[in-house]
Amino acid sequence: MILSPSPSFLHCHRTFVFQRTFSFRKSSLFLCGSSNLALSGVSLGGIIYFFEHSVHMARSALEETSESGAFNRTPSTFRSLISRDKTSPFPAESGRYHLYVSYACPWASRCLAYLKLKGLDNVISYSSVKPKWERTKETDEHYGWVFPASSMEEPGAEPDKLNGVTSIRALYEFASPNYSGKYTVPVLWDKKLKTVVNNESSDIIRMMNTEFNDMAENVDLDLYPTHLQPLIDEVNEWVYDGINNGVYRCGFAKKQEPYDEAVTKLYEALDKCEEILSKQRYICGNVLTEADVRLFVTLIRFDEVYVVHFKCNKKLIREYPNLFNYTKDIYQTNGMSSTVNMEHIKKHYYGSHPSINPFGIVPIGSNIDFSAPHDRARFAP
Ligand SMILES: N[C@@H](CCC(=O)N[C@@H](CS)C(=O)NCC(=O)O)C(=O)O
Repeated sequence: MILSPSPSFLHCHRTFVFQRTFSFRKSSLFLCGSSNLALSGVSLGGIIYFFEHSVHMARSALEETSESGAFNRTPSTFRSLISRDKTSPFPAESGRYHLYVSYACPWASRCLAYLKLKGLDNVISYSSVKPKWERTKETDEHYGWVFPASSMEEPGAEPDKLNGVTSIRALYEFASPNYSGKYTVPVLWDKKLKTVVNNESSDIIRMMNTEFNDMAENVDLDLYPTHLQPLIDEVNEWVYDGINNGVYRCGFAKKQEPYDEAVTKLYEALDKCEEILSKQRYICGNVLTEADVRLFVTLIRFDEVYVVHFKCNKKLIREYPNLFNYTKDIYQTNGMSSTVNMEHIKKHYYGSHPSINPFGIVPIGSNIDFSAPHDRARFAP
């Protein structure tokens, strides 16, 4: 389901409340298991609907595990594009758009990385939510991204000055009252039409790469150059499958087999990266591309979080000489270090997934210094 943004006030609020209550019951069933069905008060039609639509109706990553025990990520729903064409519904304009992120989220961090690399800080405003998921409404049990009440509450996180809402969920509901998917970050928000333009990081980074070039400080930086596009697309595919999404498939697996499958694929992909990076500075050659940004956001979280929290402990990134130095190299690239807030990253993962870490204890390590020297300059540009 792809949603077109529409002003919220045009929709019927009562229909929306009913739908949300209904979908919440379906979500609770999913978490409770079939033995509780009789107690739920949901009709047979509702139960059948629930089983047929359980993945599509997921409202949090914690609900995206199928019957087989494997984690299946739900596709993003808002896919409008900002264009340099001034007549388009979402034209590139300085000051018009806002990027809502969580510093903890690797997908949102891709977008923040682009904002810094392209020099779009003064063109697209941005803010981060609090790292740990909290209850988003008093009337149901959904946990998700929330804004702090003041900028003193959680360093790095800021209250929502644009819409005055308390959660990312409220933004989605404002933009589309019939929305029944996950309330994810990143959210690219249109301040003028007061709606979500796009919530898919892979679209957002492509727009940032080209559509704001009239306003960007680093116009000449092209992270998706035409001659490298087939290679970037190919690398993105196996890196997403094995690594970016692969770590989640390890962590959210609820049975041994899907975990084994995911972890095997993960380390095959990491070994492949190590091999490639022993011969060239970046993953698609000797220039930084989109594929590096997409790979980096997972690598930087790996030893601190995924090794422990998602059971990716066959080998650490710092045990791979090329991958480790490559991670430091990208971290030290213009503006990138400001997109990494390890405190938010650790607080989020260890604190927001009670089914994986019930007591929310944050492990002590590994406190890697990514600003330490690296050896990647040995490759010619
Ligand atoms: N396909 C999306 C994925 C975004 C995503 O899954 N974000 C996570 C945070 S890392 C989220 O907001 N999850 C909220 C939830 O599961 O409730 C993208 O790449 O932009």
